[in-house]
Amino acid sequence: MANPGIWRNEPAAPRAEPETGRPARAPGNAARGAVAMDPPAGNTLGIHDLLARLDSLAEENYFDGPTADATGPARLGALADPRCYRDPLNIAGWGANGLRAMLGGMIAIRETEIALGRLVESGDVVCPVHLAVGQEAIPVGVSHNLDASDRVFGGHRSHGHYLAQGGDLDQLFAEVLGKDAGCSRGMGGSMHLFAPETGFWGSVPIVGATIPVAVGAALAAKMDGKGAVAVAYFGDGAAEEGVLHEALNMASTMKLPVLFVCENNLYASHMDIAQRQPHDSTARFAHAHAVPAMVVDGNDALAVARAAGRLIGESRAGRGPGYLEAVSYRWYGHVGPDENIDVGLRRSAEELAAWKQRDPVMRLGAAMTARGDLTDADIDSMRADAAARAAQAAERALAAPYPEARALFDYVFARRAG
Ligand SMILES: Cc1ncc(C[n+]2csc(CCOP(=O)(O)OP(=O)(O)O)c2C)c(N)n1
Ligand SMILES: [Mg+2]
Repeated sequence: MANPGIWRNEPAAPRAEPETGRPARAPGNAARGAVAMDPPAGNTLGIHDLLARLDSLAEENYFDGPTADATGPARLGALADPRCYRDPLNIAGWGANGLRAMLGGMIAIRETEIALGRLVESGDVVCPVHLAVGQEAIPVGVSHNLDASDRVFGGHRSHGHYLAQGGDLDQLFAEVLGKDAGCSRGMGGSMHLFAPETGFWGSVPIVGATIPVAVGAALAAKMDGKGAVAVAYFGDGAAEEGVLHEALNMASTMKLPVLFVCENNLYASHMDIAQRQPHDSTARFAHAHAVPAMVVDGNDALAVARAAGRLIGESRAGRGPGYLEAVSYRWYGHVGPDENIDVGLRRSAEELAAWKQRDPVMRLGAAMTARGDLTDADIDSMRADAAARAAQAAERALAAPYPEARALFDYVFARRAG
C-alpha cells in the first residue's frame, strides 16, 4: 500500500465521556423525553416552525468553523480547498479524556482500514473493499452523539460507521474475509456490515438504498416514542439519486427524527463533483425540503460532533430531521488500496498531497500535544496498539472457517411464524 497512514490505532472506537465545555452526550433513551407524536395536520404540518428553524440554523451556523472565505450556501468555497483548514483544531473547552477517545476512535478506524487494504493486496480478500482513510472524523463526530438505541445505516464505504458505533473488530475482519464468524455470517463482505447491538443497523452497496430505510427506522422510532434517532450516511454521488428527495420530503413533512449525513468527498467513483453538478454543495437539496442543514469541515471531528449534536438534539426533541454535509476527501481510490492518481477527470498527486495536509487525525493530535494532553510517544503507542489489534483480528479471521456450502440457502427466506 502506498500510504501507510500517519498514526496507528486503538480498539473499536471508544466514545467520549461528557466533560465540561463540550456538548453533553445524549443520554440513553430511558433518560430522554419521549418524542411527541404530532397528529397529521394536512399539508401544512409544522412547515412554518421548520422554516423558522431553518432560517435560524442557516444564518448562524451554516458553516461551523471559520467562515471568512466561505462563498455562500450553495458552494463549498474554502471547505473544498485543501489549502485551507489545515491548522490544529481549536480544542478550547474540550476535555482531554473525551478528545483522547475521539482521537483513538479515528486511529482505530484508520489502522483497521490499512490492515484491510493489506489483505486486499495479499489476495486474501476477494470482495470489493472501499476504504475511507482520510474521512475518519465524520463517523467519530456523528457517533459521539449516538448510542446503541439509535439506528445507523451506511453504504459501500462503511467500515468507519460500523466501528464508530462500537462494531466488533473480529467480526468485521471475518466478514470481509467471508468467514462464518463475520457479522453477516460471511455472506455479505465489506459492504454488508451489521451490528444491531451497537445501533448499527446495516449497510448495503446499492447507492442511496439505505436513505429511505433510515427514514422508515425514524418513523418507527417516532412511533416508539423513546427518543431514538436514525442516521443515514451517504456520499455526494448518492445525493444525486432521486430517492434522497423522496426521503427528505417524507422526513420533513412527518417531522421524523433522522439525520441525513452526506459525506461529500468531492468524487463519485472517478468523477469529480464539478463535472456532475452545477454546485459542489449538496445542502441545497435539504433546503428545498425545509430540512435544516449544516455544512462543516468533515476533517474536524469536533466541528462534526458539534453540528451533528445540534441537529440530533433537535430531532430528539421532536422537531424533525436534519441534514449534515461534511466535506472531506478519501486518500485511496474508489475501491481498494490504490491511490488512483490520474484516474478519472481531475484527481491528481498534487490534490491528494494537499488533502493529506488536512489530515483529521494529525490536526486533532497536534492540538492535543500542543496543549499537553498527550505526547507524541502517547500517540505512537495508540497507533501501535491499534495496528496490533487489527493485525490480531486479521490473523484470527484468516484462520477461521468459511460457512458451510449448505448454508448458502439459509437467511434467504424468513420462516413463517407458527
Ligand atoms: C444504484 C447504484 N448505482 C451505481 C452503483 C455503482 N457505484 C458504487 S459506489 C458509486 C459511487 C458513489 O459515490 P458517493 O456516493 O459519492 O460515495 P463515495 O464512493 O464517494 O464514498 C457508484 C456509482 C451502485 N452501487 N448502486
Ligand atoms: Mg463521494
